[in-house]
Amino acid sequence: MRTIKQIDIRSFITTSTLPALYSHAYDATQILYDPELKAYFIGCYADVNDVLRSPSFTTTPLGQRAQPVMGERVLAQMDGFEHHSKRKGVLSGLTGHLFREKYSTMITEITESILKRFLPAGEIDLISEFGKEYGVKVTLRVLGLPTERHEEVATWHHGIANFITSLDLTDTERKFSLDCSKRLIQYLTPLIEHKIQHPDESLISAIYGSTPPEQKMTTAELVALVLNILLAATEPADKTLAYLFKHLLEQPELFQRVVNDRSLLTSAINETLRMSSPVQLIPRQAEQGATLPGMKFSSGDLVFCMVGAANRDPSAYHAASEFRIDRRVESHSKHEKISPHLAFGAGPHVCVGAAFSMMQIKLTANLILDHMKDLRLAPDCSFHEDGFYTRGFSTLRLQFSPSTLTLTPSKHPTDAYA
Ligand code: 2IO
Repeated sequence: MRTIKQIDIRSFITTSTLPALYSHAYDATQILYDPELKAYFIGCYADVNDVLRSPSFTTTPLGQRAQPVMGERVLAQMDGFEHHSKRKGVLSGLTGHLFREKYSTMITEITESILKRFLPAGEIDLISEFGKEYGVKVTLRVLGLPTERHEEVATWHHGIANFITSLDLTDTERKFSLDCSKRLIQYLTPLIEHKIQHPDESLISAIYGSTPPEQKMTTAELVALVLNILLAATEPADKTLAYLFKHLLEQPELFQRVVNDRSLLTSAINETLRMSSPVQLIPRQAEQGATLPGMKFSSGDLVFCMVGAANRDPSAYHAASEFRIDRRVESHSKHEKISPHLAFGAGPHVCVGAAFSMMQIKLTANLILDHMKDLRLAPDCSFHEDGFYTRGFSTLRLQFSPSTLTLTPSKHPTDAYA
């Protein structure tokens, strides 16, 4: 039997480092419980992997955490045929050769149009000057929506994301989030209605068109799915990019290897997702009979999977706290099994945008490397990180040799795993 160890998760996040919190979770003789939040926190790789794949742990918590700001259920709340067919609809719009071509042109355009403004200065904040605008614009364009009002959309997105990811929402914050949600839904609804009436080449039309006439989504359902994609694609994008460059630039030799051999970017991004998971928590509800080895849950228990912790569990990874892009190669040569990182989740609700996001981050990283020569961390660069549900730098200042924009020098592969 495991003992229950009471812990104040929030005090831990503000007064200590995440690895210090993680280390409590790796003790497989106990299980962490936060009495204030009335939630279990599990961080062992094997446990997290089990919970995410087990039908005894459901996505019910999203009914309170997401639905109020989404207006309707998100993809992760669905199951059975409905889940299968909507997932397929989203996936079909995000993958395939033609879509990759279309999206890569658009991602290149957006990336270069923002980078262009900073190239002559030789300095950029990858979060505040690049990432925020980049994330929102790419997602809007993927959905087939206009980008003119990207600043307002970013504000609304921020309010909604705060509702979904907060562990202690104040009344004022709750009001602000609900207001952001109302405004974003008001803005999106006519645009989405137009796509229902006049289908085009967009992801929204692909999703709406993917279900047979007798099972058409209501406008509110389609709006919620669009909001779901907007949130899930925007929130982790700038965070992942910033972590990637921080990890690479901290090891100049490794950075040079990647500059010279861009095929290494895929492992570098995967190692970034493992070491610094932009989504740290995934909530589940225990149902009747839900167990983990040595632990019986009661039905209705709230369980947070600490995917960021699991991804650094020393029983799943050698030298778990080292950034090593050669893990896969090394373990293959030793005939060892490699634990896939859980940054995209696992099981039936594993991230539907995983392949697309890999393509997106890889392409953008390639463009940054093309345009910014002699890239380095600014000498006074702060590595302050914010958030525990989703986590990222509040700022990341980079320096490079000043230049002006020359057109995309080389065409980069758009295959997610190329
Ligand atoms: C949007 C935390 C940004 C998802 C969520 C309500 C559902 C789901 C996730 C990720 C990332 C978000 N949950 N994506 O954890 O779609």
